[in-house]
Amino acid sequence: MQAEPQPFDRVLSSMCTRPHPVAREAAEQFLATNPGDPGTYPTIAALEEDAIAMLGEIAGLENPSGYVASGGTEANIQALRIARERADVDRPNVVMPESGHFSFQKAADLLEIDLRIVPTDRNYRADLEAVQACVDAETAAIVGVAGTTEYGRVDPIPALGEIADSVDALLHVDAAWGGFVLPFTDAEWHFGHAPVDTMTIDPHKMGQAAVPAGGLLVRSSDLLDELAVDTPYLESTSQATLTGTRSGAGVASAVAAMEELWPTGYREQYVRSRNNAEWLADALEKRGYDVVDPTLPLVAADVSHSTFEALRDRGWRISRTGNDQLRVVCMPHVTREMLASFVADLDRLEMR
Ligand code: 0PR
Repeated sequence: MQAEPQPFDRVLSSMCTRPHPVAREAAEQFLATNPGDPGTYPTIAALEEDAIAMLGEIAGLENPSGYVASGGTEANIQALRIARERADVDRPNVVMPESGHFSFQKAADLLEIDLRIVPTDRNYRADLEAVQACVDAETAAIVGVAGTTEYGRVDPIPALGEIADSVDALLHVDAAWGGFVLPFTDAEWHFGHAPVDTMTIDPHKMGQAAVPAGGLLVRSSDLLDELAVDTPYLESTSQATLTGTRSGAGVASAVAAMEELWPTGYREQYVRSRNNAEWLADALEKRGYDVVDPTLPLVAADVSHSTFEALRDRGWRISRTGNDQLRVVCMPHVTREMLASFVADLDRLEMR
């Protein structure tokens, strides 16, 4: 097999990236361990505690609880499960902006929760009036997104927290993608800025860890207890994760990446990614495309179907938003040279 079976040199669509070399090495070392069985694999279990401590630091949470999940989907499902368990109502609902990730649809389906989807405003952020109008006594949680999948927008988290408090609902923040870049922006998104109860923050996205490494953080351990089931034949007495056996690779690589990169390496990477996103937005604007201004390093622009397909035929891995715009995610593996070559291909195609 090739050393890198998935080359990243034309990948502009993914929210995952090439793992940092130290993360790759740690993943290999711990590939055959299972943090779900701490009695048998104590080293990886201790590393998971380190991972949660560091994720807490990044997300502004003192004394954090949580665990390293398989990804943002699992973390989002578990966050809504906590909210459902805590809500003492027949048919709980969760209010979420339309920019929320599709994993919440899965969660709602599994958990038999009503997912109430409200519009976003002109800036693609949760519309607060619509959220306010939608909550009621049966609302178990409000979801805010800090780094939306399509436009990289950050919802007004403190205001969503106030609305959640007013109906005694939890506030869940999905920072699966944004969590590792937001500390370097002035966005008010973390536990210290607002009454955030639970958060998704994935090391395997901007954190440069190996897949699978998602993160679920909760404000206090009693929220995690809502998920615990007894584990009679393990030495530990209960388990809060959704999956049973988990790869230690994700946990170990998350710790390795965070020890290496937090905060300086992540800050430098953020600056590079932001500059690249601004450069691309500018290049597209100069060529007459309608561009959605990047806030986090993600650029969306109106590019025709035929051009989009022609770019894909040239090997570019690109994706489209629900509104049919081209979407480019400036992940760590995306360099200025790659973007320049992408724009050059675009120019060649538009000249024909
Ligand atoms: N929350 C947010 C905000 C996300 O962007 C994602 C993933 C998740 C949760 C779910 O995380 P896991 O996939 O780790 O469970 N966003 C996807 C991704 O880039 C969605 C996607 C995939 C969008 C491919 C476009 C595309 O071309 O992995």
